[in-house]
Amino acid sequence: CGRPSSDQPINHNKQVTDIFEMLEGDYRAQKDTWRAMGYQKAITALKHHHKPIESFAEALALPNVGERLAKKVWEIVSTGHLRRLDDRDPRLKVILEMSQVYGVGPTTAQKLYAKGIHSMDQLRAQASQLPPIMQIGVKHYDDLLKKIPRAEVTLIGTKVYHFAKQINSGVLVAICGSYRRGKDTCGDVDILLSHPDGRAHTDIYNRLIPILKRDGLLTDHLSEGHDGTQHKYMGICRVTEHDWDVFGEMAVAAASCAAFTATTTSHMMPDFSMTIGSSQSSSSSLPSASGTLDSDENPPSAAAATIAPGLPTSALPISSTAGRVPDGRPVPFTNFHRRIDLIAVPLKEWGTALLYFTGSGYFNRSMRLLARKRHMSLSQHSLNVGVKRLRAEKLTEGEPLLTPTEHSVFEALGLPYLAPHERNV
Ligand code: DCP
Ligand code: MG
Ligand code: MN
Repeated sequence: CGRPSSDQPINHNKQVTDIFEMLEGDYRAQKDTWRAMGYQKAITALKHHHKPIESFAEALALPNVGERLAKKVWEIVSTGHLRRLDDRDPRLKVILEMSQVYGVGPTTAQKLYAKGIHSMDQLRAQASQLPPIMQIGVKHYDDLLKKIPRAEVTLIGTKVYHFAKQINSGVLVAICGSYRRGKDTCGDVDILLSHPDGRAHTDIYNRLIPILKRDGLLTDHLSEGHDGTQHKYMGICRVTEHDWDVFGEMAVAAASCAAFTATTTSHMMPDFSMTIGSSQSSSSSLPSASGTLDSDENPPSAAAATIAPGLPTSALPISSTAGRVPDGRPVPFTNFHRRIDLIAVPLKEWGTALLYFTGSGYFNRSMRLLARKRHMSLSQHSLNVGVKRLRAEKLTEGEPLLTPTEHSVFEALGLPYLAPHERNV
């Protein structure tokens, strides 16, 4: 219907719609248009529902979902699968399995099946003929389906921070996404980078990626690109047992002071004096990004580096033992491959970028719609005022407001501030 894709609702029932899309495609292939249409309408209703389905009654109350389909919805929600796919129709089970590969959607999975790939083993065997991103998806299929424990996200963030501050000690690093919203496990690692001078973030980004590749933290490259002034890297990363030894304690310290969550407690520019690790001497035993330290321009100073602009006084529901097992040691070593997104932004975009990258996606959409009602326009780059629209189409871009913090964005929109853990809608 011509709406911009950024306004597509977030699908809270993907587990169900993935399976339903499979069935819809299957009925279409069998020329059973009537049944296919039934599924298509139910999929639309499920995708537009504002939250995950939590009961049979809730499924039944959806438009175009009758008792028969509501039963299937509830079976998937409550058991995690549909027996019909598991037992009676191995073909659909395989297509569903293949559609869970990173880079492969339901449509591609159907096509692969039609081309004669009838099992995950066959897909693995033919991986070399797939596009590069799907090859990576196949290679790390099992790992990428696993959720990431919070402590491991902290460890990865700590490592990124460690190398970034060797490039320039003034760097700002914040772990965003579901981590910042306080979740115990995350789908991926989302890291925002910036620099107080408003420019050096580009330099950090350009130098950081090769350093992280050389270190071995980044194992596979998915994509890299610009969005105006923002630079985004998407890839796969993995920590080693050695990383737990070297950075584990540092990560525990970071998690327990909630610094990574970049919580600002005032309307002022954040306090940049927060440091991680107790002293400089402890960092001498840490690996160095060989030859990349600008010791002249950026003398290493305990006070200069900051893990994130924020104060550790947050009301976030992060326990002081986050990152530890009950006896106080860092959590046990795991080294699965994980999805990682790194975004580097100029400081003037920090407030809106932090807000965007923290999400949730549904929360972001509500904020953008609210901005629109106020004749403003909110993006990861800025909050603009004086935007003129003709229906959905923007006639003028308006003027960006100065929004150095998330607080300032909420204030400009006339909203009470919501802490990250209150944005889990
Ligand atoms: N985002 C968005 N719209 C999108 C994709 C992302 O607004 N289409 C924003 C909101 C997300 C944030 O970026 O919270 C990070 O994206 P992720 O896909 O990593 O989502 P989360 O971190 O929220 O969840 P997960 O634990 O699954 O990674
Ligand atoms: Mg994420
Ligand atoms: Mn992400």
